[in-house]
Order: sequence, then structure tokens, then C-alpha cells
Amino acid sequence: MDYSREDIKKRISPNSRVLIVTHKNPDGDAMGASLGMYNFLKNMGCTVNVVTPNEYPRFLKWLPGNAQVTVFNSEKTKAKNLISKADTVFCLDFNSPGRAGEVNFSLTASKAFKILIDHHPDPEPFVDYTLSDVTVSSTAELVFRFIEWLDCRELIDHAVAESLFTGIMTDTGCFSYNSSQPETYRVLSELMKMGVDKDKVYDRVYDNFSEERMRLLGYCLDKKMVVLPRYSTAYISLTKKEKEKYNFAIGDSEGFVNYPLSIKDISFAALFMENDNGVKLSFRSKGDFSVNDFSRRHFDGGGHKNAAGGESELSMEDTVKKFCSLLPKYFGEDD
Ligand SMILES: [Mn+2]
Repeated sequence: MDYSREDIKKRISPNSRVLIVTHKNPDGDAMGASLGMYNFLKNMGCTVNVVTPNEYPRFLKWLPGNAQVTVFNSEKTKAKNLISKADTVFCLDFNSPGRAGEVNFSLTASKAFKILIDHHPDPEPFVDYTLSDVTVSSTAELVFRFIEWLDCRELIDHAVAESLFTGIMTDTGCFSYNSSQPETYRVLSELMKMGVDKDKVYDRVYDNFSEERMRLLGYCLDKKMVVLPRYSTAYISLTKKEKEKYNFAIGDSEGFVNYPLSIKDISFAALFMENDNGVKLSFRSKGDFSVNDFSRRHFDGGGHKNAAGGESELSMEDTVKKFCSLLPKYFGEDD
């Protein structure tokens, strides 16, 4: 079905009830895109709410509109109510209902008009309108383009700009990956013209860690990183016990998986984090090796070509074993 700009505009006309949903374990792009959209839709005159499947990191809790976010896991009745009452639902930074965790069921049951804005590969057809582009840095950048496409540039205020800027900054690792398109810098430039203070955003996101988190990072790199030069691979694993020792909080392991990639000739990195339901995995790669395919095939996950997540219900030991047993197939002769 094709919808025109006017059709879409009608869905977010003043007084319409709009809900924004993002993926489980929300990251900077998920929250930046969602709160950018939230502040924009408020300026449109909509009644807007944001629902996240679960809690998100403390370093994102300063974003404009943060106080209005409903976390599904902690406020189920309220969240379900918001979803069922919405006329229009935005699905931001994910493209399959399964990525929305428990929100999945209320989301698929909802009769609302659904708009998906995302940059992950292979979107599933569970929405009415899709804006998907894997070549774009972040969903936040796509939200900016969506607002421009609606001809609503004048409704981008400081709150919208700051949120979207945060999404682009975090999803590109401060412009180190997914950030080779000139268009990204045009969007950033427009956002900065709205008064976004780049240094302030950087400081709030990256210089906001606890002492324990820094020590945990040191421990991981010194004691827990395993380097397998033969397979151009390095990985870090962390058990529940180790996390507890460092008073682990959500978001503390953000970025850990990127460190092994700075080692010369390492092109594949993995992080294994034990939790109550098994092991959560993060993958990063350089070059052509698709961690999206790897994770989809072996670890029930997915993401982008060079950055993906996954899950394992096996024990930590067996998960690491499984991971290591796959390496010869991808990175060398099987002997
Ligand atoms: Mn993203």
C-alpha cells in the first residue's frame, strides 16, 4: 500500500494519540530517535507517549522528554493501556516485532496505524508504512529526514535537535563507523544550527560513568579478553558473579565489545554477558564479515553487518565453546 505525505500527516494531526515504541535494551539511537520524534510530535500538537520494553542506561536519562518514558517491564498495565489506545504507533530502530521484547504482543494486537523508521537489514512486514534504509547512520538521522519530508522543518526545536544529535553520535561511535555518507554531516550541521552543544552531549553520554564501570573495563581487558590471532578474533566474557562484584548497572558494558577491534589484525570481536536468562552476546566486525548473518544463523539475533547482538540459552562455558567451534569455518582452514 502506498501512502502519500498527506496520508501520513493525517495520522499525526493535532490531538491524535501517538505512541512511540523502540527495541529491547534501548541504546542511544533508540532513545535519541524516540525522544526526537516525541518532542517533534508534541510540537505537532499530538498526544504522545514513549514505551520502551525494558530499562535503558543512566547516561541517556538526561534526554529531553526522558521523564515521560514508560518502561513496559516496570509499568505493564499503564504501558498496555497506552498501546491499546493509540491511533498511530511509531516503531523506531527495530524492524521485527520480536525485537520489542514483551511489547511484541500488545504491538501486534494493536489496530493502530503503524509506521516503521529503521536502518537494520530485512524489515519484516508487520507495519502499514515503512521508512527503512540500511545505508543511513542511524534511525535518528532517518527521523530528521522524515520530518523534512513532511515539510515540518520549523517544528524541529532544540529538544528535537539534541535528541536526534545524540542518536547519530552514539550509533556511529562518535562518527567512527556508519558515518561515511556526507548526508549525515548535513543533518548534523542542521542540528547544530538549532543550538546543539556537541561537547555537552559528548560529556553527558561518555564522561558520565561510575568508578566501578571503569574498573570493570580494566578487569575485562586485563583478565578476561581472549585473543585468537589465528582467527583474527578476540572476545570478552563476563559472568553474573563478576558483574555483581563491580556493582554492574545497565549500560556499564556499553562499548566494551569495541575495544578488541583496536588490536592490530583483529577484525571480529565478541562480548558475552551472563544474565538471569542465559547469555547476552554482542558482536562487532571490521570489513566484509557480516556479524548480522553470523548472529542470525547461530545466536538467535541480528543487527547490522558490522554490529549485531544475539542470545544463548546455554551456560557461559557452552556458549563460549560453541562460539569458538564456529571460528574455523569462518576464519580459516578446518583441521
Ligand atoms: Mn540504530
